[in-house]
Amino acid sequence: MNRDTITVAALWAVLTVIGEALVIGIGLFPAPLAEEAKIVDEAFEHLVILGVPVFTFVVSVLVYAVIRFRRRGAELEDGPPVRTHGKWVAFWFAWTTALTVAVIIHPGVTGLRSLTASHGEDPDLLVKVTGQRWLWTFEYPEQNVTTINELVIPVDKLVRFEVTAPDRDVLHSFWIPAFRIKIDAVPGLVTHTYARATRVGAFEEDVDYRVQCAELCGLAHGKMAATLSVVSQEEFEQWAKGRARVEAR
Ligand SMILES: [Cu+2]
Repeated sequence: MNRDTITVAALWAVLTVIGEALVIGIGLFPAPLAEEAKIVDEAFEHLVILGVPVFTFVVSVLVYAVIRFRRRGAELEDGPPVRTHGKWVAFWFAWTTALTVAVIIHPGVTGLRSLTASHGEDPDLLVKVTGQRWLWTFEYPEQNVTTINELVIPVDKLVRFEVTAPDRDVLHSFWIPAFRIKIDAVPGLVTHTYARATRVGAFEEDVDYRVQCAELCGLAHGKMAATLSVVSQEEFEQWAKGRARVEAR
């Protein structure tokens, strides 16, 4: 191995150690407040940890080449021709291909499987969500409650969200940052997602407790948010009773 290769390898090692320490130590995410959030965060962290050496490799080679092989003085001729370095190319190709295939399987397939594991279960609560320009409507069919821009759910219960948008509206996306779940709200189509909140909390204490539109949908897209409260089952029942519509006879 020549001096350049050894220097680049050393630079790569140092940058990788620094990079990994940063991404592990920095805490990339706010607190995960649903079971789904833990799965998503784990997958993301996994990908970032694997991605750091790839990134630092490219940066090391680039920075070293720019400094070491820069033009010195008035050189008017071309440099010597450079042959393809077959071994390096093979190493890069094999390494990145193996990495890609590995992450498709884990956390790709396995993560998706654990994320959808609860979808076969009977949900404890059904909430019908409608996203339109520019507000969210939440309908609780069993509780006979409808709210606007206010989502309340019980803690530790599996909630099924059936999401849609009115026929003459545009695409929106139902996103709860604290839960890391996101699903499109499509006019004329019902999509669904699930969440099981792990901690009681409310928007007033933590802004991640909110529903935010995540699909650019026009002028007030950024303001298309609803507050989320995660409460105990008793509190939820009380709240629903207080909000229940009185059927007109
Ligand atoms: Cu929207």
